[in-house]
Amino acid sequence: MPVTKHNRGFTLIEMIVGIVIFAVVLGLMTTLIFPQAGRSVDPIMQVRATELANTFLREISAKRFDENGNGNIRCNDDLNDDGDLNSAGESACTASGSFGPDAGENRNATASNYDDVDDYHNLVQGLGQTDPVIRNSLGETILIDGVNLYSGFAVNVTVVYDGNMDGAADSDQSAKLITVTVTTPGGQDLHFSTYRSNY
Ligand SMILES: [Ca+2]
Ligand SMILES: [Ca+2]
Ligand SMILES: [Ca+2]
Ligand SMILES: [Ca+2]
Repeated sequence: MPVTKHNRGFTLIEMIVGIVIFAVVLGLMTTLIFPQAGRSVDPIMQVRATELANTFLREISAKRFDENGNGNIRCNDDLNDDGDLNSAGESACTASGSFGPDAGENRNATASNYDDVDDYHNLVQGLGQTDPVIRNSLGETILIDGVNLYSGFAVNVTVVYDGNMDGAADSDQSAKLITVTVTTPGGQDLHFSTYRSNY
């Protein structure tokens, strides 16, 4: 068969040019498009992290300010104005070094008996933690259709006194700063905070 313009195949030069163009296109995709595909997952994870953090912040904010005191009498209230907290009904607020669950309290029991906001201090759950699943307020894994909804996430709660509400811990016991940090499956830490005043 005579070699014509239609059946002669590629010349070496054409093949090399083709390979070079392919390499350039692949390089462009690697640097411009593939990273975008990875980043496009981030907003979804950020929305889910926000939902998860809100769930915790709502649960914690609903608790009373402190273990001491009760619904009618606040801790640190000097009821008879005698300069101390030793009279009937008076109590000091929990020292910051004693934040965390009080005696006999457990959030992962079927009926959590956490009853004040600082009980949640140092609550850590999820991927890579001693408690590897994130639990709802009943101590149950959060499941949707049998699937662990927050698989791959982690939650870390801290509570500090921050009476002047400037975001930094201080010794003014009139407010507690609650911070929920959610780590996404991609390793991104997102911080969510709220205040609970002594009322
Ligand atoms: Ca007093
Ligand atoms: Ca408590
Ligand atoms: Ca407590
Ligand atoms: Ca402060």
